[in-house]
Amino acid sequence: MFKYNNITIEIIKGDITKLECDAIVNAANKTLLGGGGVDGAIHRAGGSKILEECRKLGGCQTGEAKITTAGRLKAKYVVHTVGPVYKKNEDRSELLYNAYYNSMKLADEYNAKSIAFPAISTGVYGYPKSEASDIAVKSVKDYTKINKNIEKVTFVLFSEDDYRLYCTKLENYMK
Ligand code: AR6
Repeated sequence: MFKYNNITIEIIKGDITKLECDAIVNAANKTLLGGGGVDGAIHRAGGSKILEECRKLGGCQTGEAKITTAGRLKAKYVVHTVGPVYKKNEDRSELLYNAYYNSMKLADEYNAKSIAFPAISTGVYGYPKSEASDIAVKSVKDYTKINKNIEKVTFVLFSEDDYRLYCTKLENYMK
């Protein structure tokens, strides 16, 4: 657990669909109509209500975020964001930064006190994990400057390696 500008930052290893918090973030694609990875897991666990709401949203641009309720999940909301597909010869870090920032902003507007993130873009979209975790932490830290309602941010990592990476990064950042 880390404290930064009154926000608690927590890192856990596990499945984001099981979390009890106000908002969980989905690493979706531009259609918002479902897919594999964490997106597939959220839609499977949350049920068809989420997809029904997603259909009305008209998709989502990379770096932007949209919100639905969370169906059968324990969370209140799912914030659907779209991270960039990694490209070696093109800097897409700002889009990944925006995906985190805009997800925080939208959850905050909905009075969420807690929000949980997966490691956006680091699966199918191929973003290198270390670089992606730096961007994630920077974005969340920057958001704390304008934050109104969020008290806790949880990074949910699916693998032991990812979990360790985030622990190391956060320890270094908070020094
Ligand atoms: N809980 C937490 N993290 C998870 C879970 C889970 N249940 N399942 C996977 N992860 P990815 P992307 C981790 O591929 O790279 C979809 O098809 C996973 O280990 O889900 O942003 C969308 O529709 C990885 O570290 O998302 C898009 O088309 C991280 O979540 C595309 O994939 C992100 O991996 C988005 O790709």
